[in-house]
Amino acid sequence: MEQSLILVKPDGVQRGLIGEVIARLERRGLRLVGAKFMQVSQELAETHYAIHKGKSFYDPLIRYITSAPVMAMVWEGPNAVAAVRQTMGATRPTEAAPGTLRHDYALEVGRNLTHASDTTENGIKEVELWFKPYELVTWSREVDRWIFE
Ligand code: IDP
Ligand code: MG
Repeated sequence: MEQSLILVKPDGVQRGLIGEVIARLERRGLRLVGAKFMQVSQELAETHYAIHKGKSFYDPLIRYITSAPVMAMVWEGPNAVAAVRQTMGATRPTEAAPGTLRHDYALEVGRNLTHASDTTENGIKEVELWFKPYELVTWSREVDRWIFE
């Protein structure tokens, strides 16, 4: 089953939107397999965002993600990566489709509420980076057969 790493970034936590993010992913039919509320270290932030090192927004991005606690989660399901990215909306909130989280709750790219893995491979890598195997729960729901074909 495909997995995606989701972060409710510091702005989302401060604004009381953890529940809203979780509600939308649950409603979508995705299955939660891990969650932890945590302060992101400088080292974890730099590893997670290594691909953006050297870009103009890199330093502010590291400051943003380490500025206050985040809610880190793993969600799974068929096409979980694409489904979650769609629920989040485009990186720039003013380009995000109406009805998406970033459209409904954000204005600026540097305060865009959430992170979500962008490919299947990055989903695997990011889940490994953020969670120890014992922090993930393997389980099924009675309703799975009505959501997963
Ligand atoms: P994503 O979060 O939608 O995958 P990425 O391009 O991977 O978007 O960028 C990572 C994060 O870096 C974004 O979510 C956003 O917080 C921040 N970011 C990206 N581009 C800019 C920018 O042009 N200015 C400020 N922050 C940016
Ligand atoms: Mg990204």
